[in-house]
Amino acid sequence: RRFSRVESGADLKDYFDRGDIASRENRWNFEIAWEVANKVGGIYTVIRSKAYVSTEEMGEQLCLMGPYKEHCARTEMEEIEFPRGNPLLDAVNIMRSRGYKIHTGRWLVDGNPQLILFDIGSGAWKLDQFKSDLWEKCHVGVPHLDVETNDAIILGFMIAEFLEEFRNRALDYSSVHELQTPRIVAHFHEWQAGVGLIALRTRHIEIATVFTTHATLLGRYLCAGNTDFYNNLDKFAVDEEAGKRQIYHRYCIERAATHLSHVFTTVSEITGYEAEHLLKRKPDIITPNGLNVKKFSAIHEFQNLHAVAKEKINEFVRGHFYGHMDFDLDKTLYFFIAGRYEFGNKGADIFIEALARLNAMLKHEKPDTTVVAFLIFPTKVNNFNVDSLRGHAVIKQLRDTINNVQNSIGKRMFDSCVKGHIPSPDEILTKDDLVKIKRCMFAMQRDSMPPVTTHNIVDDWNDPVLGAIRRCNLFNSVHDRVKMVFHPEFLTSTNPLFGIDYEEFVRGCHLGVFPSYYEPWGYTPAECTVMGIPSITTNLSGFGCFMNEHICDPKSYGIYIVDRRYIGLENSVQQLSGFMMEFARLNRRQRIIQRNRTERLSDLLDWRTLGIYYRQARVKALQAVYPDYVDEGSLYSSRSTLNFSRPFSEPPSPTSSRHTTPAPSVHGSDDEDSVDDEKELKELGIK
Ligand code: G6P
Ligand code: 1S3
Repeated sequence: RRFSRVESGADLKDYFDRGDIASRENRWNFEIAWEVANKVGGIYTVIRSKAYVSTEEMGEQLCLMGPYKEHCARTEMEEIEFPRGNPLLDAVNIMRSRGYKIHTGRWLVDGNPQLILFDIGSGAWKLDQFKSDLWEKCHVGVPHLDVETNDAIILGFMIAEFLEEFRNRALDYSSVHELQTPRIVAHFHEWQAGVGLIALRTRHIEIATVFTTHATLLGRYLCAGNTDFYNNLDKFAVDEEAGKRQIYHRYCIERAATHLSHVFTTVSEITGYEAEHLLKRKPDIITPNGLNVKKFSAIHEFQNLHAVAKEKINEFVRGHFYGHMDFDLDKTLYFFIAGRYEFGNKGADIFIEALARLNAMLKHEKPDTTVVAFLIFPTKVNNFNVDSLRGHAVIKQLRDTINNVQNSIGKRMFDSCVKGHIPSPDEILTKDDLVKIKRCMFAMQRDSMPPVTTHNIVDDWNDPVLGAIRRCNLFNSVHDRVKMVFHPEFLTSTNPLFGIDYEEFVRGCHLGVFPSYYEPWGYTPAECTVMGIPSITTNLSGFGCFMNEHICDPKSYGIYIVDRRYIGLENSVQQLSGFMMEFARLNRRQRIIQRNRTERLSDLLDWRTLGIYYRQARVKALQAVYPDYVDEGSLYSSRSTLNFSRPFSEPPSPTSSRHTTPAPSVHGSDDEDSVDDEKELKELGIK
């Protein structure tokens, strides 16, 4: 399967002309998710980053719907009423007249899509009625105390009611204004939004439905429990397993939405395979996740940004490792793992194990290189730890003192030179200055080793990351070549230790390491890729499989794929430590070339390329409900294809510096990539 793409943003915009075709066809698209303007996890990124291409295609015929979560909506949503003479406004007003609170407006993100957010509390009085409806139609009973599912039910029924009203109003409009019959698609994401789909279908409302699952409930639970998941997928007694985990009712909702949808999609082939066994339906279409890729006008801007962001991480490292800065920051590499704190699912277990082996290898083979490994997983904390804060304070004090001394030296030299006298060394750096500097340096002494964590973790003795670090003896001693920093909180620019947000942090690192066991897609390595940062992923993650399918030699593009599928755990750990060591052997020049190659892959992950699968899903659903529907935009999907062959030049060699002249091509043609690399290096001013 190859991916089609539109050549540029302008192209796409001209083609769809912000919803022109959709409005001519009286075609509407509603996208429903718990995470619309409500940041919880990966689905937020999907909906938000896709908003730009979706509005290019659908314009005002698109509406995103979800729960109204004040803390997020207040900063992300501009509240506006729909204009008069619009069926959206009529449907909203009908709902309001029934006592539901509904917020409408626009999401302040690229594309500026229309939003309708439902206040769950305002529908709570009907919960019993909704529940009995669900029971009568589907025999799904939901325990009273499961608040999350109760909320999903309220949202689902409110949305179904709204869509029914909207359809009636849109039908009236079409007969008054002699428009085509309205064709409506409602696209629901994940089980929390699934109740809306179930309600629409069981009430037989003529709306085309798409259901996308981003993970399966059972899959996530089974994997977290140390199960040999992929080898037993066809053997699980699904009802029993769901029952044992007390998620049977949620599982029923997920499965009902899956089967009732006109079109069912998953975010990757591997999750499709999982769904086939656990939800008992094979996806009709795979809808891989993209990103809203923004290209810089200067090709190498992202390289400069790396250097700037890395300097900010250097500053953090100086503070954290104060008194133990016995390593050279110029020969230090920053690796990181980040995500939802699912220790085994996200591969933190094998990462720490592989770091211990990397530590041994570096000591033996490259003792002048240091790797600082950051683990960013939010968990319960009691605030920053004092040692961590102290380190940053003493480093700041040293920097301020040196700045003051530097200023007074400059002033003294200037005054002296004006008088025609060149100052002696003693006059330049006075005893007083030396005392001030020494005092700061003495304050930097510490008896303990630099901490492995930046915060005080609640119940730290049972924390899985800390447990693994203890077991592997990675305590940041002077002899360790791998240093550990566990930051148990997501990064924001207001963070007093780093002072940078997550995006800048990623840019400043050298390698993202995501050796997940359970990862339906995996945005973290995708985000690295579009920023030109190499990453390690696995052949059990949707992203890893996708890259394998579209790139001939992913490693040469900075995408290392660990095998967690066909080999045993020990072998996977060895492969992972081997990849990290291979990366550590690259010199700066090789890293720069590799970053350039990684960044070139971003077109593959752009929604402009991948949005087409969402389109296909919608068209298929429309044709299921309106068999006469002809897709005017079908030409768009057959424009050009995107695939990455192996770079012709030799991949960055682990042991030697690269050739500066084009290496002979294995394909017998000119070594274009190598020439490119040379050109890029020249532009960067690197000889
Ligand atoms: C970018 C910058 C270079 C800098 C390099 C450091 O490419 O443009 O000026 O030397 O990053 O790379 P490194 O892999 O050592 O962080
Ligand atoms: C899920 O979020 P997660 O990190 O719990 O959905 C994401 C968006 O589709 C996906 O990237 C990720 O793999 C899933 O696991």
